[in-house]
Amino acid sequence: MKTAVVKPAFDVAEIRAQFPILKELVHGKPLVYFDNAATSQKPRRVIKAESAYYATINANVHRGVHTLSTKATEAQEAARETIRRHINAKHVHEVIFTSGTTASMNLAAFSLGQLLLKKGDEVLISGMEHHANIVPWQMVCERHGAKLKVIPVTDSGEWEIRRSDDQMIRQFTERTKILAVSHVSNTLGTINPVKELIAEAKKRGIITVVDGAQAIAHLNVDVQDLGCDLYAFSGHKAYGPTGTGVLYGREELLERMPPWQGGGEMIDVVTFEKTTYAKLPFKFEAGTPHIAGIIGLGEAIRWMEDYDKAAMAVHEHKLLEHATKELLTIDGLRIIGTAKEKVGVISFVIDPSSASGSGVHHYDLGTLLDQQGIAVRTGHHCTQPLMERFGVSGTTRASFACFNTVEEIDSMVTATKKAVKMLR
Ligand code: 7TS
Repeated sequence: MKTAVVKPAFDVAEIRAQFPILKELVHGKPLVYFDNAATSQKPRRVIKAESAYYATINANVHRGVHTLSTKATEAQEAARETIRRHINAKHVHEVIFTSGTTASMNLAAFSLGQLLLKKGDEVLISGMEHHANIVPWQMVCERHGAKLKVIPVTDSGEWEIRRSDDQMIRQFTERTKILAVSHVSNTLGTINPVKELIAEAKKRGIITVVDGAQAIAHLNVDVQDLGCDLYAFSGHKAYGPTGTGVLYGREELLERMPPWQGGGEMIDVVTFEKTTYAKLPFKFEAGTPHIAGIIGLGEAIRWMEDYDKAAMAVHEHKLLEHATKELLTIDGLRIIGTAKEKVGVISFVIDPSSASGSGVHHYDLGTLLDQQGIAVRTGHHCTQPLMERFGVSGTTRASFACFNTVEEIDSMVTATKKAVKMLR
């Protein structure tokens, strides 16, 4: 008989106690970490798992007959199975380890470009993509003589995809071969209707790639339910180590895709005349992987599963609502990205107010918040075309994780008010 897994109730104090870094002081003040979209902090379990690999089983994987190599291989492959289960991939060999979303996207673009793109073909992305989901496609389009097309973004920060009932997306044409879009925007926080768009793409035989960098820590990702061909994410934005990432791919497509990088591990037989490649997933994993990081990533995923992502999402949504309401009490503050469906990300600018003719530059605000121990990101967030769309050079961005609290948001709002007063 199956026993139901009982998850502990969501208790933010208990969660915070597991993040050693939250005890750090910055400029003598308790750290308020609101830069989780850049990289999240790591629970003790993840740090321990990574260091335990080095302390007890450090060896290269898939190479030696010796005991340590076997143990390291087993630990790495257990992480692969954890990830398979977490994103509901059909097969474990559909999970490819990379160094992050950027590497996953470069792999996807290079390989799909080789496989699919001919002169005059089109790749469709959206206007809110991170540079990691723009530049690799530009490079590949240039190589194959293809064109990059862009789904426009509305004033609220959503895809403009419903022009008329019979033509859901006017950017799909007979030449569209690849659709590559983000599940969640890192700058706006918008949760995009990827499932709907993928369904439309599939009807037209278009290959679909999803950048899930900002989704994996906040949404329940089910790649079979989404129906995507490829799905990319980074470990370090999901409470895991830096230098780790995943590219999920549908088996049948991965079998057809050529490898991206060549070297050890990805081969079957090498002669100077010809090389044959290893089976999935190793065909796409040239060289020694970040074994410790992958083991840490597996632990991060298991840690999230223990705490229930849905409960985390409810908590983060409360933080988002509170921050939105309180920040909007600041005269001249304008939120960029007001979609109905958002994760806990708020980007804002401070325009000239009714009382004062001057606005506040995001960099100055970020510097003053840092003086109060509050970490936010400022600038273009690697989304320059999106900044241009909204006519701003950058924003101040607060991005929340499950360990953040309402009190921390109140500290940020108070510090922002103080800073704005000083800077205007
Ligand atoms: N795609 C999205 C949507 C992202 O948010 C990021 C990183 C990447 C791709 C690239 O991920 P990486 O792990 O390979 O670097 N985003 C951010 C950010 O918003 N602030 O710093 C990094």
